[in-house]
Amino acid sequence: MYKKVIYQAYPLSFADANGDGLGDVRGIIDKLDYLHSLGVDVLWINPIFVSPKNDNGYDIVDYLAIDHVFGTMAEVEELIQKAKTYQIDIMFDMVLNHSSIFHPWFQKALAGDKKYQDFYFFRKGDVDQAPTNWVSKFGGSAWNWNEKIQMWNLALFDKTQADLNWDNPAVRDEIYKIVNFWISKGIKGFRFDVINLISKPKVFENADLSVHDGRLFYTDGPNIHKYLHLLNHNTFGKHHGITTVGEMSSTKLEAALKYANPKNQELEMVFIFHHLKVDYLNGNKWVHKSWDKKEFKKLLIEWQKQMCAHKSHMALFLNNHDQPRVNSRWGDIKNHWYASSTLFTALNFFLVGTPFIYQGEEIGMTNHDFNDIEDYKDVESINAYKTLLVQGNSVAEALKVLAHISRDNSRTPMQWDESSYAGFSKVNPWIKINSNYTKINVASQINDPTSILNFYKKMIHLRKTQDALSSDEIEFIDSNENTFIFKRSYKDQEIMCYFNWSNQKENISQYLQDKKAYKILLNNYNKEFIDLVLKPFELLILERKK
Ligand code: TEU
Repeated sequence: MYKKVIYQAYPLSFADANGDGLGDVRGIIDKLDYLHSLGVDVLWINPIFVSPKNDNGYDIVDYLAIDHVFGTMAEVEELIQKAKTYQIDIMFDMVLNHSSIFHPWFQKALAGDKKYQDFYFFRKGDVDQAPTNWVSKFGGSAWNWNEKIQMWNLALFDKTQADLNWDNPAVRDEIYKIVNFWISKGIKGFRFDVINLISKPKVFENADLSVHDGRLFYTDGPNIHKYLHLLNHNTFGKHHGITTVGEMSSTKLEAALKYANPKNQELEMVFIFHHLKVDYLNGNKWVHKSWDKKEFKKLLIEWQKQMCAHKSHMALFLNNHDQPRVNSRWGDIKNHWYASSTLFTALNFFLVGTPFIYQGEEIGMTNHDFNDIEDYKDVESINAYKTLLVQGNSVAEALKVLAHISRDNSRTPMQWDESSYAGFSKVNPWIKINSNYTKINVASQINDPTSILNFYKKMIHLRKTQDALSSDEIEFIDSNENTFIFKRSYKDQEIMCYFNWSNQKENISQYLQDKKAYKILLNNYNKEFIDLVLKPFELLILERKK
């Protein structure tokens, strides 16, 4: 049974208690009762360790200390303890594929210490010739030149994020110490950042860039299952009740099936992203095409069937800190804001796996309304903007691309109320607040039984109380590209789930012979009677009467 519901808080943008415009741990502590009222079991917090924040904390200088911006170790200990009184486990975000180049390990390497040079992938060479032609996921070469020691180092993301050498047992031992330190502090969950990239190939060779950017060499690498098994056995696998999820960047299905199969003793569940690339033209994130509903449905069904058949556990999400908000991305928030903001999440909630809620989706927060490159803070987006201009796009065209797909779409401050700065802070925050905060905020919804927030509470309650919705039994019903229909069951309970993810009406009467035999469990148009002509972005969850 998959009963857990996990909430993701992006700490920089969740709640600012000390009034510096940046979110902090004290702010999260102040919101524990809100999270408890939602029905959250695990709270995933993006990295809060010491970092220069070139990549908002995914570039870590000290894995065992809390960055002053977020607060103190004592406040983290208080958060863990207080969360426990609400039966909420804290999940930390472990960035173990790379460290910041300002980490002491990397600094010692730069000073010529061979032991620490072997903590990373340093290669001798010529400043004019990188070791391979691999491309960074944030644009440009995946290699960083170090003038002082006349060597390159591998950096698959930002130049200031240096890939760690997991082939070195000394690195693995340091990693185990870090994870065990946080377990000793009472952390009961870990999200492992791009963890399927940690096993690099023995030989680094050039990629055929017409086929791939180097990722086929380092994704799901040769020793990945060995290293995950060792990580499990040396840290969280020695304890009961620690939730683990791996972020599997561009993973292949057969690898994912192994990562999240309990018998392999690697991880509890995995995030995969294929279904979130169906609006990338030819796989290019920065060239948009309208989302391919057929491909989206095909991927969801294929992964669900395979993961269930192999008893592997899937993390279910459509929103996170790296994605634009799905209601804006694939819904119609102008004409169907409520339906768009509830349909996709319900779809996510009622598949097989563990559902994740990303801060703000529970109140229907939308993509930002930035209109100037100065509004953007995300290193990936700013790099992409520069590349788009070099490629000949106008400023307006480049900003249009960013408005659709930039990670900053989901990083604007949480909208708590209609007071200045949306109740997030007492001062102007580090990133612009969406101007719709006066209309979309927690305070305006919390006591409204018809609000998106209370729809989420109903969904979470259903998920926890209806065993058919948390079982691993699912049967997909073939339907047209605008609808997605499946049956969930457990013992003698049968629940039919109907989704119209289009902007037009869809008649689903052919998919339900005897509607008198069913009752409505959930509907986002508040219908009291079963109406088999679904409105735009309508969901209908029906239980067969016993
Ligand atoms: O994300 C890795 C990742 O796959 C995304 O960054 C993706 O590559 C990018 O959004 C392009 O679609 C993880 C973290 O979630 C992300 O915030 C970090 O920036 C990244 O790793 C590096 O640590």
